[in-house]
Amino acid sequence: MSPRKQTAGAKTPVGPVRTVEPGHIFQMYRKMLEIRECEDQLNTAFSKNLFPGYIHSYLGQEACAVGVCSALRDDDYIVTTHRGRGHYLAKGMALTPMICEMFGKANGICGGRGGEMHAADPALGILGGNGIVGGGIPYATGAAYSAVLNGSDQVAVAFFGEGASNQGSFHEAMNLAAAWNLPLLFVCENNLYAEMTPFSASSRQVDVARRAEGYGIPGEVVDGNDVLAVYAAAEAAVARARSGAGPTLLELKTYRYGGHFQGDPCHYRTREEEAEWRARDPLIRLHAHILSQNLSSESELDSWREDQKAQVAAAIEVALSSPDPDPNEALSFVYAS
Ligand SMILES: Cc1ncc(C[n+]2csc(CCOP(=O)(O)OP(=O)(O)O)c2C)c(N)n1
Repeated sequence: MSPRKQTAGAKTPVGPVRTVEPGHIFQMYRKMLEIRECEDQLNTAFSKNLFPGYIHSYLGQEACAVGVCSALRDDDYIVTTHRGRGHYLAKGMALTPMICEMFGKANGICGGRGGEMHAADPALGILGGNGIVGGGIPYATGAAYSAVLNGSDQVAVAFFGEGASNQGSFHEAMNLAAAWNLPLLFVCENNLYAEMTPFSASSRQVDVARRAEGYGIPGEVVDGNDVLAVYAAAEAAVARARSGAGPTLLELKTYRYGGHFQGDPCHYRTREEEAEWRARDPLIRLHAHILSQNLSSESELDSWREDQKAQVAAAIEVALSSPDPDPNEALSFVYAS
């Protein structure tokens, strides 16, 4: 079955697009560069067998994590998936402890217990990745409910793929969040494939965002490769949630450059389709925007890339020379004392 054609073309974002300060645009660009370098270099390290487990690459989807997390406060919550490194970094997890966690090292952010799919940093509101498709969505709903119970104005974000939007957990959480008016963003990164299955083979509805209608909440399709469009949509949805107006579903149309996991030969999609999406690369687009607006120079942008490249390389060096966890500590934190 061939996938139904889907374009990155987006409808109007949830809210008005306002001018974003150059300093904020630079932050977003540098964060996307950091994620891209991190994904590139971790792919290479994994292919050399330098660390165990899996790599589910986030290459190509950088604008989604950065656009949404740029609209959040430090004390807001996020819950992510098996493809969560971009979200960890975008929400502020430090690079070196994050990479050490991927390598399963004692100085990883979770002491090497989380690995690729289960890193967390509650102090930054990062409540964790999740290896169960759709499993994180109810956690984020609970986090949003805790904000209501605590009388705070925090919001929570559930990141997930379009495959997860076919899980019962997505529908149950959306119904509850709508009925209880929870401060929650459902952020679906629609990268067209769940493992090897095109969305058209598992859903007659092309736009996940339209599922919001059934629960009485706003749903918007956004160009997930345009970080400024993602940021504008997220900012409006966060403001809605914080003001007590309830949840929003954002569907970010995007594409993963790599396979489902490192080593996937991608027989289920065409090289032409891959090239079409690479032409809409989120970093190239923001780079072009920065230059066309005369916000910065080509040489400065190059120097930022080199800087991020060096920082990621240095973090990988730290991970390679870091100790493994003490086997005697394997059961720590499993049981409450
Ligand atoms: C409940 C459950 N079913 C199946 C799997 C196997 N699995 C892992 S990732 C994945 C695809 C998920 O697709 P999507 O939600 O679109 O996220 P993406 O991988 O595209 O980021 C599947 C089926 C799983 N981990 N959990």
